[in-house]
Amino acid sequence: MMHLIRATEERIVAEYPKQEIRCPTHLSIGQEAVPSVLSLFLDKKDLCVSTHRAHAHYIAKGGSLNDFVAELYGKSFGCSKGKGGSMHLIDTKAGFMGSSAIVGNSIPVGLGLGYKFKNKKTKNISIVFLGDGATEEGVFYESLNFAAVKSIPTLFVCENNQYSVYSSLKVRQPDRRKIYKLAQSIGVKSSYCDGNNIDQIYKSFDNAIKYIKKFKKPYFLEFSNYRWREHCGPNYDDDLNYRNKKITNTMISKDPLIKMKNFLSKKINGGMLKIQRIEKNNYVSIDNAFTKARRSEKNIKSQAYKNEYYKQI
Ligand SMILES: Cc1ncc(C[n+]2csc(CCOP(=O)(O)OP(=O)(O)O)c2C)c(N)n1
Ligand SMILES: [Mg+2]
Repeated sequence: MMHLIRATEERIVAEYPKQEIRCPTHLSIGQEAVPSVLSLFLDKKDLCVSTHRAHAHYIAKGGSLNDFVAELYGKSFGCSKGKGGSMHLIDTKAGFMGSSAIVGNSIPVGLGLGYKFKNKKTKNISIVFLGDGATEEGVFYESLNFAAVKSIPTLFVCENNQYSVYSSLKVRQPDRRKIYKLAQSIGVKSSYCDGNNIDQIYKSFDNAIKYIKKFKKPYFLEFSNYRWREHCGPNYDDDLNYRNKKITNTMISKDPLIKMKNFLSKKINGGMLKIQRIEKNNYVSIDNAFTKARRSEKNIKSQAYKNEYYKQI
């Protein structure tokens, strides 16, 4: 899963300069581990919402790769009919209920989905992906409070990459504040985890999801991670000096995807061959998705105002 996400986004990086993809894209390269591990715990009926940086979440939840890539190209068979672009992904069949460009505004939507599970007494959970920047929006506090008071089976997955565009946490929040402790002080059980450590990520999700299912209460998980590339777009932007290039290089050198590959190739008999087979299959799927999307007809103007709102959930 980590490789599928990485390779898909690297293909976006390669295609973007051709200017056929015209929507802004926020890449998750370097942040694949958390959603990939989470995918091991979810089934289709668990419902997920996400943010402007949604590619990894959508793919990990099982969203259609073909429909995603077509969406990037603004084609009518894209998952949002080619009108939403990279930040507005949806695949209800896979339980990926939407992502949004407005920071923080998918949080209460994900909570509502969890509220439905509570009222219908089903075992499923909802998952809300959010960035560190979203914890600075009012709706974050309202939602956590509501989740705590109403005991809603929602898993909040906060990916703390330390930045909101070019602003580091240091200039946005008080020194030494721990976001996960903030959630705890509102009444939502929480914990923190290194978002590049696969074993720890696995244990954290295992623990949090067991808690949600056993006690029918929300859980907040904060993961540290790091986006390797610019906030929005395919390039690197450390030349802008808003963050330390050395830290970026250190984070890249700790790539969990490479670590996992090395680990598995030693641990499993014929490991390297199996990994190569998986990677080859991924490349074939990605190639098919891009070829199909690029070849398909362009969206037509007369359809521009059709299906503007989704009526059915
Ligand atoms: C309500 C709102 N305010 C500001 C923006 C502009 N904006 C887009 S992405 C972003 C950064 C959000 O940071 P974070 O939640 O940490 O996510 P990351 O980009 O780091 O994944 C901002 C401020 C927006 N889209 N919506
Ligand atoms: Mg951030």
